[in-house]
Amino acid sequence: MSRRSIDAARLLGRISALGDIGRDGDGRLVRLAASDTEKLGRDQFVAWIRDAGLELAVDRIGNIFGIWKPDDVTDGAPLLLGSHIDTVIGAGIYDGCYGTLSGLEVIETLKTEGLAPSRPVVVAAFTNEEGVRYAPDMMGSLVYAGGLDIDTALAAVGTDGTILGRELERIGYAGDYPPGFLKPYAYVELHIEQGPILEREGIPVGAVEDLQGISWQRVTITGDANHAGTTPISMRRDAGHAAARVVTFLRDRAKSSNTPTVATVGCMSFEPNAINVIPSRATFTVDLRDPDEERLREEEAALADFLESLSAEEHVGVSVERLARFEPVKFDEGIVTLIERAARDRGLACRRMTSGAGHDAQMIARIAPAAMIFVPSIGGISHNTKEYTADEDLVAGANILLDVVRELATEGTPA
Ligand code: HGY
Ligand code: MN
Ligand code: MN
Repeated sequence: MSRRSIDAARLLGRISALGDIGRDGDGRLVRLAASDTEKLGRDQFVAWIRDAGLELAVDRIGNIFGIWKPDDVTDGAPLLLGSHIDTVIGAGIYDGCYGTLSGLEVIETLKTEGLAPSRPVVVAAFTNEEGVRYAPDMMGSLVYAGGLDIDTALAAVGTDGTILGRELERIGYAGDYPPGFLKPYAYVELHIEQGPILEREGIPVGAVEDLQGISWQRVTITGDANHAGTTPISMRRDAGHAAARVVTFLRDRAKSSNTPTVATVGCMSFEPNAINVIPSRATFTVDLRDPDEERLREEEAALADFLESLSAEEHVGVSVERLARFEPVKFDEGIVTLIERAARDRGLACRRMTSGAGHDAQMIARIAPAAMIFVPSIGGISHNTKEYTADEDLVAGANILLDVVRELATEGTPA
C-alpha cells in the first residue's frame, strides 16, 4: 500500500463550492446556525458524505457525522475529525469549512489507499460554532462534550428571537442521536490560523498546543431619552455616552495589559436610535480573551468595577448578562508531537502556537485527547470576506492531517 496524498483538486473544488452557498443580496457569505442558508450548506456536506459511502448520523443538536467503519473494524472508539460549516456575517470561505472538508477528504483518500484502520474514523460538522445567532459559541461541540444540557441549548433564543430547537426542526436537522453517542479515541481539527503569526514568520504549519480563555457578556445601559438640543450636558442620563466610555475603557485596559489580552465590542444598538434624541438605552456585547485564566478574571473584575462607578457617575442603570465563559485549554502533547513529526516528514517547517480563536477542539478536549493544525491566513485576516489562504498551504495542511490520521487510525497511539 503506497502512502498517498490528498486529492487536492477535489478538496479545493469543494471549499470553493461550499463557499458559494449562502451568499446574501450583497454577495456576502452568511450561513448563520440553523438558518435557511446554513441548511443548504448542511445539505451539500451530507451529499458529499453519502457520495463518499460513509454512514450518516445527525444528533439532537444537529451535529452532522460521516462515519467510516469498515466491516472488519472492531467497535473501537472512533478517531474524530471535523470543524464547523456555519459562518459569521460577511465570512470568508475557509473558517470551519476547510477543516470539515479536509476531514472528509482524508477519509476518502485513506479509503482509496486501502488503509485498514483499527478504529472507525469519523468527520463531524458541529452546530453553531460561531455563536453569532445563538450564544454561546462552539455550542454543538459543547453539548456533545457534556458541557451544556441539550434541552437548555435547544431552548436558546437567537438574536432574531427564534428558538434554536425549532429552527433545527424546521431545516430538517433535529437529529435523533444523543449528543456524545460516539466517545472519541482522539480528535484532530485542521483550521486556518485566522491570525498573522504563521504568515509573518513564513511557516506553513502550526501545531496548536493550547487555546485562550473566552468571556462573552451582554451589557445594557439605561438612561433617559431627552431632547438633543435643549438638554444641558449636566442634566443628561446619556446611555450612549456611557456605552462609549466602556468601549474606550476596554481598549485602554487591553493595550496596557502585560499579557496578550484582547477586548472587542462587536455589537451595539441604541434606543430610540434617533439623531436628535439622547439614547435612553444602549445594548452591547463584550468579548474578552486571554491565554491566562487569572488575567482573564482580572479583566472581568476590572470591567465590573468600572461599570459600577460608571453607573454612579453617569446616573445610568447597568445590567450584565453572561453569554459564554470558557477557560484556556491545553491540547494533547502526544498529538501535538505527532503533528510536528508529520510536518517534518513532509519537509515543512512547523511551530507550536496558541489559538486566539475559539474552536470545537476546545470542547472535544473535555472528553478526548485533542489538538489542532493551523495553516497561514494571508494578512492574518478572518471573519471577513477577504479571508484567504494559499492553495499550496491548504493542501499541505490537509496532507499533514492525512498523515496524523493514518497514524492515529492504525496502531499509532500517542494519546
Ligand atoms: O469566537 C471565536 O473565536 C470563534 O470564531 N467562534
Ligand atoms: Mn472556526
Ligand atoms: Mn469563526
